[in-house]
Formats: sequence, structure tokens, C-alpha cells
Amino acid sequence: RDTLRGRLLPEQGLIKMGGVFEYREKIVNAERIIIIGCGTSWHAGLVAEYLFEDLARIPVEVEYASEFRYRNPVITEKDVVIAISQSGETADTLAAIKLAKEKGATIFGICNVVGSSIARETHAGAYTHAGPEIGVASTKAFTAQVAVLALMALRIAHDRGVLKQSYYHQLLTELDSIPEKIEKMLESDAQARHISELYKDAQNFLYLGRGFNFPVALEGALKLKEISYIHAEGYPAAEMKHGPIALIDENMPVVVIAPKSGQYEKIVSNIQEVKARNGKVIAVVSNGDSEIARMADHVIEIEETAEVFSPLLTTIPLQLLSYHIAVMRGCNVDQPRNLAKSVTV
Ligand code: F1P
Repeated sequence: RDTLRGRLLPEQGLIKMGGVFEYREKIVNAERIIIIGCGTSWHAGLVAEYLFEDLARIPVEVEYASEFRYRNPVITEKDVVIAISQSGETADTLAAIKLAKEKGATIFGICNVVGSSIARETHAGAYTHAGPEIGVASTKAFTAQVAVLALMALRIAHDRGVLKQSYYHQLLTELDSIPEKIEKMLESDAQARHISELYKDAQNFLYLGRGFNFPVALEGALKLKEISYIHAEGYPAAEMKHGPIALIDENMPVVVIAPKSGQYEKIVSNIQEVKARNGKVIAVVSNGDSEIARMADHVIEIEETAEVFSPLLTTIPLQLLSYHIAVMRGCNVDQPRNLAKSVTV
């Protein structure tokens, strides 16, 4: 809510984003955008790839900063780089920014921590204002990053004239309703706890999603790994047949992120494929979806929203699931082993 407050002014059709607003010409005319980040921030970047390409029609590349910094990437002064980091101190992201800056690119930062090293190193940027992350694993930082990126994509699409005015306003109004929808969804906590009780001893988990919810599958798997130490893989659901399908048996819980979308029928077939191999399906679905409810072992419902904003909602039950499983396994959810809040080396 804090991320959106003050940035949505539907009556003027304007989104003001501090530094980003000042540099808007640069980003509106960009021929491509390169997004860099690590861990959860990289996942937010992947959601942004769908947002920027779908809404603003700008080609986007998303790179792990930890890989990008050691490559010899082709970057010119025409490039716009968006660096995403909760802490603003991640050494890999900082090094990648310096590399792109040396090559003349314009760098935007999306950080949570005001005055952090990354915020200072970038030309312009937006703070997520998600408040302090108490735990090491990013949770609200992810949704806040996606909210900022959605605002940017909308604004850029508007300025590039590639979005119908009516659709633009419709999406702004929808974005405004997201905080309430998230609050409502927290009511699914009891269901997440119940499912966690049943699967807390599983050795592996598979997470599947399509389109906007493919990065959410990656993020759901990462949260489970980070805080409950269960091996989990996230995959685009369409990739299942190219390998991961071999893993599915009655011991494999498969979390399928399947809200109503352009690829709904496709994801329904993916669920059938998992069930045909006796996998256990935990599906995140739109309110009142009786078709998937008939096939899946468990469903968690989310409020209806525009497909482009669905990651803001589908992420929440996955975070709750990881949280409950970790607590039930006796793990310290705030301070997981081997992980640091800011990875500064
Ligand atoms: C990146 C990150 C987090 C993860 C953990 C380790 O941090 O990979 O996503 O949850 O805290 O660091 P940041 O650059 O977003 O601060």
C-alpha cells in the first residue's frame, strides 16, 4: 500500500516516480531495457520483462547481476539498465551497475533502503518504501518491487502512446484496488497452514506457472528453499514435458499457479498431466474456479485481477506456504542458515 500511495493519481492520469519521472524521456525512447538483480530481485525483473514488453512494447533482457558483471556484455549509451535490489548493497548488483555505467548506459535503481550504495550509484530511481524487511528472505520487497515496475511500465506505455487510454485508466484503477485484495487474501492463511501440515515432510517440490506467473513459480520455489531447506524447482509449465515431468510421482507436490489468464486452458492440461502421473497438485486459482478445483488435490483462491497484475496476488499464498512449512520444520524463518540480508561479497 505504501508503495502505491502518492504515486497513483488517476484523475490526472499521471504517475510521479521521483527520479524516474525526471529521466522519463530516456526510458520512454529506450530501444531496449536490461534488468539486473539477484535472487528475489531478479524474479521481480522477470515479471517486469512481461510487463514492459506486454504493455510498453519495449524489448527487455533480464540478467543475473552475478553473471552479468563477469561477462563482456554489449552495452552502449543507448541502453537503459534497471537495477533492482531490496538492500541496495548487493555486491554483484553494484558491480554490474558500475560496468554498465562505464559503457555509457543510463541506470535506474529500484531499492528499498534509502541512501543505500545502489541508490547512490544509479542516475535515477524509485524507492519501494516497503518498510524494513525483518527477515533475511525478501517477501514484501518482492511485491513492492513488482508494484513499482508495474507503475513504470504503465507510465512508459502511456507516454509511448501504445496503450489505449481507456485500458490505461482501467489498469490504474485496478492497481489501486490491489492492497485491499491482498488484505482479503491473507484470509487464505488457514488453508495455507492446512496444506503445509500435509506436505511439511516432502523432500522435493515443483512449482509451475505460465506467462506472468512463470517468475512467481521461480520465486515460490526460492522462498521454500531459503527458509525451509526443502529442495524446490520452479519451471515454466510448458517446459515440464522437456524434462521435469520425469520427476513426478505420488511423492511430488506440484504447486501450480493457475489464475484465469490467456493461457488458462494450457495450464489446465498441465494439471491433468501431473494428475495422470499421481502427482499431488496444490493450485493457486481465481476465486470460484470449479474446473481446477475438481482436478487438484488442494486449491487456494485469489481475488480476480488483471492478468498483468496477477503476480502481486499469486505470490502471497506461496509465501504463506513457505512460512508455515518452515515453522513446522522448526526452521528460523527470519534468519535462515547460510544466508545474509545483504550479500556484500
Ligand atoms: C538479493 C538476495 C535476496 C535474498 C537474500 C539474499 O538481495 O538474493 O533476494 O532473499 O536476502 O539476497 P537484494 O539485492 O534484493 O537486497
